[in-house]
Amino acid sequence: MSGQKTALITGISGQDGSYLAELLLGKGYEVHGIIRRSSSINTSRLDDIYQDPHASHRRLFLHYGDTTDASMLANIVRETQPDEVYNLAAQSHVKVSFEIPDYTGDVTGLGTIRLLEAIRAAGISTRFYQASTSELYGSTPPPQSETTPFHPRSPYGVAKIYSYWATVNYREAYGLHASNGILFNHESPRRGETFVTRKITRAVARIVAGLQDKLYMGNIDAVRDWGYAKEYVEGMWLMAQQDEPDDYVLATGEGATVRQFLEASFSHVGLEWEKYVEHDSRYERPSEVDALIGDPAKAKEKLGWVAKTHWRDLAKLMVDADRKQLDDELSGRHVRADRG
Ligand code: NAP
Ligand code: F7E
Repeated sequence: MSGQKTALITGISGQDGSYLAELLLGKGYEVHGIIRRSSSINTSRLDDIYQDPHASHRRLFLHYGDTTDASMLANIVRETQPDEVYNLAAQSHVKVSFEIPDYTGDVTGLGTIRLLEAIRAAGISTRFYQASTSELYGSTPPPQSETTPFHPRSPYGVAKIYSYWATVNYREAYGLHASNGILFNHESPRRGETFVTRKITRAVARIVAGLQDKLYMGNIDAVRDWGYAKEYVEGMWLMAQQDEPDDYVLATGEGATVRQFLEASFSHVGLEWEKYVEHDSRYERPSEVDALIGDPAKAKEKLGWVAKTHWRDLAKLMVDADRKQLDDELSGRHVRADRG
């Protein structure tokens, strides 16, 4: 029998899923990922690791599915018998969750129970990672650690708290090796374009190129602890390698306002952000999370994990990547979306 491990990733086409798939393939895993059927291509973040279905010795396998489809989840877990399951699928946009709360609860909350039940039904011994979030803390002031009380402030946060406790419950009730990664905001050139960092860095690139002259923003006083997604997926993997399952905060430990991120991004290309940014209340939330700054001490001590890239360097690397992507597009060179 080979020592090769098998992993199943829900949400493999997302920012984190694509980085995690790359990491696991690099470690020699066979990787199975669940993707949604879409009328347009939704696997662009996987272009660099895509393997032709006809190729021999293939190690990346994509399966159609949805976290709302329990029978599909049961079938895929039974068929792939994964050593590790990473549950990253979610309707992950906080503002959008106020507009589609029922759907968000179904996908982001109940989807986790469906997957946990699929694991139980398959009768396999697997390790389970749940993509929990700093949004659980909501209005509880920073610094936030594993022992800080939760007070979510959105349908997204409420759905994620269900998944957090489902993960703890299956650990306690069934002895499942199930861990929560309570991840603070993490970004990259692959970040979805409507999250605040990418919205800013993409706008900077377009303003420099003369394609845009205004950027409309919501609450720029909000404080976030932004790290680099590529580093955070390593932390996910480390949690699954521990002898005992547990819950861990991953964060940089440094906070900044959206205003500061604007300043860092625009000044990187020699522009003053105040000349381009205007307020638009449509980007505000019915209830805001004012400040999230994580305390990653436990992850450092137990996992040996530390965030290397903090928000200023992140802003620069994302602006550079967006400028390069736009240059390539404008010069007609073939690029996939969200390279980086
Ligand atoms: P993302 O880019 O929005 O990716 C979400 C993934 O979930 C995508 O692959 C998406 O597929 C998939 N998905 C959405 N609805 C689904 C459904 N009904 N069935 C199956 N798959 C579905 O999110 P991310 O930034 O990579 O985050 C990964 C996970 O960590 C999410 O659970 C998120 O809530 C959580 N999280 C993120 C952060 C952060 O700062 N990035 C922090 C803490 C926790 P499509 O590509 O087809 O849309
Ligand atoms: O907003 C403010 C906004 O949408 C950050 C998700 O990955 O991280 C993410 O959730 C802040 C908020 O991320 C705009 O009000 C101002 O205070 O980039 P965001 P988020 O809501 O923190 C957590 C950890 C997750 O788990 C989520 O899945 O920026 N803000 N103006 C704006 N935000 C957006 N999107 N657009 C604006 O125009």
